[in-house]
Amino acid sequence: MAVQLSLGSNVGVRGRNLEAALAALGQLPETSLTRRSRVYETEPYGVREQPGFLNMAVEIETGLHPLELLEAIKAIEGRLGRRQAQRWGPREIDIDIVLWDDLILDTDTLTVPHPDFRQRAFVLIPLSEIAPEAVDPVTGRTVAQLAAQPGLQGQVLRLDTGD
Ligand code: A4P
Ligand code: MG
Repeated sequence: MAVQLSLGSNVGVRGRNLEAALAALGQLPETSLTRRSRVYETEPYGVREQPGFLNMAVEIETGLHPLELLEAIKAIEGRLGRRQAQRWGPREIDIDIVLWDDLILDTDTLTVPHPDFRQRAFVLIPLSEIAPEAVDPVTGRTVAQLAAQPGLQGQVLRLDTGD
């Protein structure tokens, strides 16, 4: 299954945190990394008084089930130093499952598609680089269409390299 993920970091050496997360995702069982976007410097969304983020999007192919992937993601976040933190607050690494083919899922621990991704420039702009034709099964709109909406939240700036 092709699954699109959003990665963000705003604590520590942010570019290194993203690379470490990519390496860890690529080593999960039955999983390979198939596409990665460039890295974007983005302004904090939600809690605004916090350091700027680096964000990127990746696509994986995985045989894991959604809740298995979520558990694996939480373990990677923990290994890379993420402590229980404030909602929307600073973090070494945050990995969100954005889209999972045409799956619609709403459980206590996992909601797919990610509930807030349609408004977020820091998710949609990187994602539109690697999966513009992916369809949001809730609205029927493509990632390219969602990314082109006026009024997306948050400024994004493409970086040539991470930091
Ligand atoms: N969860 C439910 N659905 C999902 C999903 N699709 N993917 C649950 C991942 N997790 C999902 O998430 C809390 C719980 O959500 C998880 O335990 C999981 O069971 P979390 O990552 O531990 O907490 P959080 O990230 O603080 O909360 P939340 O609501 O996920 O925040 P967001 O939406 O991830 O926002 N600004 C910029 N510029 N860039 C950013 O990357 N990120 C955030 C965090 C805020 N502002 C940002 C950025
Ligand atoms: Mg999150």
